[in-house]
Parts: sequence; structure tokens; C-alpha cells
Amino acid sequence: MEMDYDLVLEDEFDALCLDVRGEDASSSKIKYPAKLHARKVVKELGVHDGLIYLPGQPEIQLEDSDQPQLFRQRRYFFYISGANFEDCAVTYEIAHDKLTLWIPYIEPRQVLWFGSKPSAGECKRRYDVDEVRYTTQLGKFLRSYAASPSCPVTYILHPNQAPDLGHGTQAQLRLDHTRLLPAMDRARVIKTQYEIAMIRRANDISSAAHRTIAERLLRLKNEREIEAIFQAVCIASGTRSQAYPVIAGSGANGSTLHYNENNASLRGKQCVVIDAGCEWDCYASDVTRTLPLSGSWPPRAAAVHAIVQRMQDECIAMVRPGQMWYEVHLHAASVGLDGLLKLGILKGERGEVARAGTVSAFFPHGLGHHVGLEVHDVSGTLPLAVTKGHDAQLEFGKRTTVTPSMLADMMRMKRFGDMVGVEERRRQRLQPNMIVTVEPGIYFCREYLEGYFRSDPVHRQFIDWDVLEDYYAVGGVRIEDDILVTEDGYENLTTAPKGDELLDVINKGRK
Ligand SMILES: [Mn+2]
Repeated sequence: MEMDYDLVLEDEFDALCLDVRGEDASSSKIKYPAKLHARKVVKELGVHDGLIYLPGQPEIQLEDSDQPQLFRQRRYFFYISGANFEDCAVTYEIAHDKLTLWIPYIEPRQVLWFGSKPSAGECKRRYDVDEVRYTTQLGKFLRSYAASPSCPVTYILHPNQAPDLGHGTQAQLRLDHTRLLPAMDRARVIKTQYEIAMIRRANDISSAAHRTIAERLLRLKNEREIEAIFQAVCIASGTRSQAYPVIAGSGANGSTLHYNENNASLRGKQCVVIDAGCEWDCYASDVTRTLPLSGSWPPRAAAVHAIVQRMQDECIAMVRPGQMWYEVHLHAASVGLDGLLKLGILKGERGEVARAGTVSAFFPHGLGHHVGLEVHDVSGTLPLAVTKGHDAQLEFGKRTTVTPSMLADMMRMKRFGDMVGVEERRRQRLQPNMIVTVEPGIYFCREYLEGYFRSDPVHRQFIDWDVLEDYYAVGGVRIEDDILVTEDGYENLTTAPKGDELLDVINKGRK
């Protein structure tokens, strides 16, 4: 293990740390725009009266233990409050445009053991809310709301998040648990300037961590060192939470999409797929690089990497408002098809192979997803593809295997655009201030390929199994950046080195 303790002392990280602290939402004047977010939600709800009630995550103990579970704030609550600590709630009185954060009262004895939570004054400074009150008063507030003559509807996320009005209360709230969630998803899918800044920050740190791994790659011996470096850079840069478990898959492990054992030797492997992204104050980043472990690409890995890089470059260039996302996916599949035909892994008449969707054997996931408070963020009303009359409904952002028949459905949809209605088409278009990943990949997962394609009468004839045999050692190649949709195109928020720059960084580490 060659993890150096000088990691945090390196100049670039000092600079990064200072920069990060300079924009730290919790210590500077920039307030979390809770009110703006609440108003966006109400606009999507389309109502002029009522109450939004969202409980935050309570503290939970591990079972049969006196230790707490690792805290993770509820994202819908966070979106309209900004508060990232236990036992809070938020209410928004729609008619009065009044946003109230409810925080727990902390007894002095609790402070002795666990420290304090932000005070009411501190919360007012950090989050743009109208009022901060203690949760001890919340029941009374809700009872008086319920008792008011009109008692407008209270919007909650799920039935099990209905507020407790207290014992022996006759008053009843009129609850609606169907409309808030889709309204919040539609609001969340378009990012505010503050959110874009947070996701940019998360990307800056993740990109620096990917760069450090590249700098040290030639000295590393095991996947676990990659995970350790990534986490070390993130923590030293001011954030302890990852948006998802680090994936460091070398050799054949790179063909497992969500591999996370991260404990195999790097010896004798061609490539390593590193998919890792930190969170900055609950906002995610999602970054993947594939690195050649020797510092230069072995011939077959080079060929596959070139195809994936072209898929990504051309798809990123397609990002702009109004673009139908599934068409970008289809373009990636088309570039992948041409590349694999050229390598001889796929064979046959191009049109026939294309219509069969066989390329999805090697590119078996969606091209990307939204990034926000979740790494696979809510999709609002932007599914990857909705194909009428077919079972295949790909939720943009969910872990769905793209099968040949789904790909074939998407191709038919493109050829016969009238298969879906105007509304469906509108819903699938990119809009300004969405942030999406563009993450094409080509994988050689022996179990998947031999299990589903080798015995299939259609697909087996389009794959040259002898040529393929030599590619299993490549494992997989994925390249992933986070792309902001702008008014007239896109901006790539991910600055981790790739392409020739990545090779330069790796080889500068040669001693
Ligand atoms: Mn991703």
C-alpha cells in the first residue's frame, strides 16, 4: 500500500480545499435557496392554497446497538429546507408563501455527548426560510391548521409520512399523498443556479480525485488502493460522503456494471474501470474513467476505448435543449455497432444486425441519467424512452438493462415517430439546466454474453465468438461525464483528465 500521508499537503489540494471552503454553503453568505425551491414545487403542483408537510430523516439506532445508523437526509425534505441534520420537519403554507423549518430542541446533556445542532439563528443564516421553530411546537401548529374553518389540503409525499397530530385529537387534516411527489420530481429535474454550483463543486473534487489516482496508477497493486485514494482526496477536500459506492474494477471485473468488491490485484490486467463520485452538501457527481494499467493501451483495449470515446464525444456534442434523449442513446448504439463490426466482434449485414439490436449485448445500459440530490436523480417526466404498444418502458435514471428488444423498439420509434403522442415526445426532450450523465460503455461480460446470446437463434449468428474470445481480457470500458444543458448547447462539468491528457498524467507518475 503506497498511500502517502502527503496527499493533503500537495499544492493543488491545498488550493482546492481553500477554494472549496470559500464557497462552503454552510459558512458563507450563500443561503440554501429553500424558498425558491418551495415556490418551484408549488408552481408544479398548480394550486394556490394548502400546506406542504415533509418530515426530515429521524436519527435511527442500529439494531441491538447504541450506535446510530449513518445519517442520510431525505432528499425531498432537503430540497425545500437545506437542513442536513436529524429530526427536523418543514412546512410551507402555500397561500401565505410561508416556509417554516422545524428543528429539534437539543438538551444540554445531549450536547455533552454528541455536540449541538445548528441553532434557530444559525438555520436562518444558512437556509432561506421564513421562520425556524422547534419541533416541540409542530403538533400544536398542525392541530390549529386542521381546526381552521376551511382546512385546505395538506400535501405529503407518502401515506406513512402523515403528521402525528398528538393523542386524543379530534381534528383531522385533509391529506393528499398523490400530487406532491410528481410535482417535486418535475421541479427537481430542472436545476437552480445554486444546485448547479453544488454539482459543479462535487465534480471538481471528484475530478481531482480521479486525477490523483491517474498520477499514482503505475505504483498501485490492488483495486483497494484506488478506492482509498479516491476517498482520501474527497475527505481532505471537505466532503466525507460518496454519491454511491466506489467502483474500481480491473480486468474482467470491469465488465460488472456495479462491481464494488474492490479488492483484486491489478497484476496482469489490461484496464481498470473507475466509477466514483462524491457528494457536496447532498449534491452528487458521477464520473467514470477507464485507465490502461501499464500506462499505454494494449491493442484490443485501445480499439475498444477508441469506440467508447467516440460514442461519448459525439453524444455529448448532441446535448442541447429540445434534443430527444433516446435519440442520443440510439446514436451511441449506432457508433458502437459500427465499431464492433469493424473489429469483427459483430458480423453480418449492418442493417440486419442493427434491427436485431444485438449491439446491446455489449452496451447493455442506458446512455445516462439525471444527476442531482440523487446520483440517479429523479427523472421528472423525462423517461429515456416510452414506446407505445410495447412493454419496454425505460425509466431514465433507473438501473435497467437495455435489451435488444428495447433497442429495437427505440429504433422503430425513431423511424415511425407517430408511435408516441405529442405529449410523450415533449416529455422526453432535454431542457436548459438539466444535468445528465453521458456514459457509454462497452463490456465483455462472459456470463451475460454466453448466458443470453450464445444460445439465441437470432443474436448468436451476429457475434463472432472466436474473435470475441480475445476481448474478454479487456473487461470493460466506460467513460462518464456530467453534462449541464445550457440555453444553446451544453457545458461539461467534469474536468477529470481523459484521452491523451489522461495518458500523460499516468505516465508522469513513472519513476
Ligand atoms: Mn452514472
